[in-house]
Amino acid sequence: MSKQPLLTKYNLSGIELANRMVMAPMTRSRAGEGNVATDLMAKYYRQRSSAGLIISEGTQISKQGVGYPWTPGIHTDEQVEGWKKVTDAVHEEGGKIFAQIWHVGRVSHPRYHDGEPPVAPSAIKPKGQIFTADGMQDFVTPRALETNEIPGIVEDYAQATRNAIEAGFDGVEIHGANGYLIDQFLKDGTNKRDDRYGGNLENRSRFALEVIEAVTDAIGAEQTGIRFSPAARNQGISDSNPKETFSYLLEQLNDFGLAYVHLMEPMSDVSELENYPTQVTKFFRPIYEGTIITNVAYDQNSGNKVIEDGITDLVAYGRPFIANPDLPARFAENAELNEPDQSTFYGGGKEGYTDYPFMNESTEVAAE
Ligand code: 8OZ
Repeated sequence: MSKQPLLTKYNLSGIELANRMVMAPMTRSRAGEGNVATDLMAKYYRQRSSAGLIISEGTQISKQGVGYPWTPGIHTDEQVEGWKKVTDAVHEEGGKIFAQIWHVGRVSHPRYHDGEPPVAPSAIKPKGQIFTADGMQDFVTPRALETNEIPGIVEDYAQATRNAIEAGFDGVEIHGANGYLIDQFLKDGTNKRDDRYGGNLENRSRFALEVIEAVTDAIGAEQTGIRFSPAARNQGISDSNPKETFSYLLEQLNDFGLAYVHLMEPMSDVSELENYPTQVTKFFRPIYEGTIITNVAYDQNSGNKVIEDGITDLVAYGRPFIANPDLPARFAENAELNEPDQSTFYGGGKEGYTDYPFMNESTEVAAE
């Protein structure tokens, strides 16, 4: 039998990936004091370094970008030092790792901002509650950013990018998905601005494009990826026409020569919603000319098939990588998978984090 497409090599704009299986970015809420990556996090990522590419959990570009407890940052010297342990561990095992750089925008709480509201394109409160160290809390109405504050945030993305390279990452993925700041600018349910960052498509895309320009200026397009979730409904995010919004944006991106665009399939049923693509990657593939990573709910068969069908180049796995540090080896042997335990996804220590068993002890990546 010929080799499974997922297990073939891939040249990611000059970075040689051992296979086409990407470890999806996943918040695990185990950072230490000062939102610094820990030795335990280095062990977790080291164990998963047989992924063709690891994308780190979201890491904050600034204090203003924080929205959850125990999530790491990449804006202080200590945070950069902490990440070096992670990137060294992954590189020692021959793996590759990008940092996902993140600003949550309105998906936050005054407790992280000295009692002030979080910031957003417009002063629109998300529905529902947010997880905090003291349990679930009501969202507050964010403060709409002044036009003249926006260049400073774009610069925070550029600085976080330079920090990521200093910390040893192979590149960065800009978090443009899941209802966080960039997504809040892109979509018209959260962007009611009347300056050059709101209104028509071109204006709503401006912030994302300025961030991409700043990041690619900092390190080069070939080390820059970006993740979008056109059909997401997380945290009350919505758009009147995601097909149109993301067609426009992806056309603009063709000019940049990025390492990749990472597209999330819907996480909820959007079949009844007008102008929402039910098959996101398939819908946008004809528009975007570069490398695509697809993600959400793929298994071994559907992952191989989506590459074979020419819909994607790489496939990101989330939960399967939580529970199976040696996921590529398991796919190679058509082996059984460990099941992830949802109760240990966020926070805590090594339980449900670095203690999932490898298939063979002989292939187990050393703890230190
Ligand atoms: C789960 C919990 C907290 C944050 C995302 C960064 O959805 C996240 C996230 C996921 O992209």
